[in-house]
Amino acid sequence: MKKMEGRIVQGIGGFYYVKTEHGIVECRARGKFRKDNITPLVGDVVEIQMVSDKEGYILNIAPRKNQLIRPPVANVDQAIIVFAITKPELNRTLLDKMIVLSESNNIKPIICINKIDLGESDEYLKLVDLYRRIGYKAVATSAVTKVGIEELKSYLKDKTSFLAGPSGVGKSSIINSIQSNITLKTGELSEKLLRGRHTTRSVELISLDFGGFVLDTPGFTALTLDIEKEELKYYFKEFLDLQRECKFSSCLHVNEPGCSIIKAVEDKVIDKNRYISYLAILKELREKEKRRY
Ligand SMILES: Nc1nc2c(ncn2[C@@H]2O[C@H](COP(=O)(O)OP(=O)(O)OP(=O)(O)O)[C@@H](O)[C@H]2O)c(=O)[nH]1
Ligand SMILES: [Mg+2]
Ligand SMILES: [Zn+2]
Repeated sequence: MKKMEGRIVQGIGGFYYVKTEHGIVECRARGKFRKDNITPLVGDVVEIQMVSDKEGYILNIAPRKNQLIRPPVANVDQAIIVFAITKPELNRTLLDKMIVLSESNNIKPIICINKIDLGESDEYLKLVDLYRRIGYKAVATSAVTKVGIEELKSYLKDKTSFLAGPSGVGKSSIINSIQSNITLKTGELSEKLLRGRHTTRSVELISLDFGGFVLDTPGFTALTLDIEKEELKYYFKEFLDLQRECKFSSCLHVNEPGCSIIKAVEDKVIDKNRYISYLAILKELREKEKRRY
């Protein structure tokens, strides 16, 4: 039987489901991977040996461009960071933290503000505009009215993306509204909080009929950021040019004299809330550092 190339889209109990040009092939990994301590990951590009029409085994795994631990997935291009404008209330610091997390993993963040059908003001427009001015792609959506879904689709096309964000913001609902043949489980926020668990569970790359893959992830409760506090300022895009003018190159923009970032915040060149997020994340990193010693 012949060899083929494909992409692992799901892994269940020792079986890997590989999408090939001839459909999904159920594969096992060869013994050599276990021996070398390599676990195939969803997202891996693999070469498989067919043993029947629908079955095969994994021969080789292509070098990974990147690899995430949570969710366990390889070769991701971008993270769609989803927050709802309301229900649950939008936490700006958490949003900015996710951007930093994504940037520090070398994954391009795209900001998606969902549930805009519930918003009572133009708050979401201001947010989208803010992140666009910083230099990110940003989109406002509603999985209910479908506003913004076409724009989001244009960002997903031909890329491997994962949707991340707190529980209940509508990640699964957004994916469902993208393509009619997808039906992910979604849930009521209140019900979920009562049960204390998420609706989304397994790790599966969903292939999009217009090209590309998306991965739905369950909302998180805690996020760990693995960077040094001195690095944080480099993950705030709008600080990059300005901070070169700080009096001290080691400036952390907290209360140092001659800080150009503090001045830019006062002059409203840098958004106040972004700066507040920066300080909050910095504080968190400082406390983490203290615990290490
Ligand atoms: N009004 C409104 N409700 C939405 C929208 N998107 C999702 N919802 C609702 O919000 C609730 C949560 O949606 P989910 O898609 O399950 O949220 P999730 O982000 O996948 O949640 P987890 O899987 O727990 O991480 C459901 O009741 C959805 O019907 C939206 O754009 N507008
Ligand atoms: Mg979900
Ligand atoms: Zn400074």
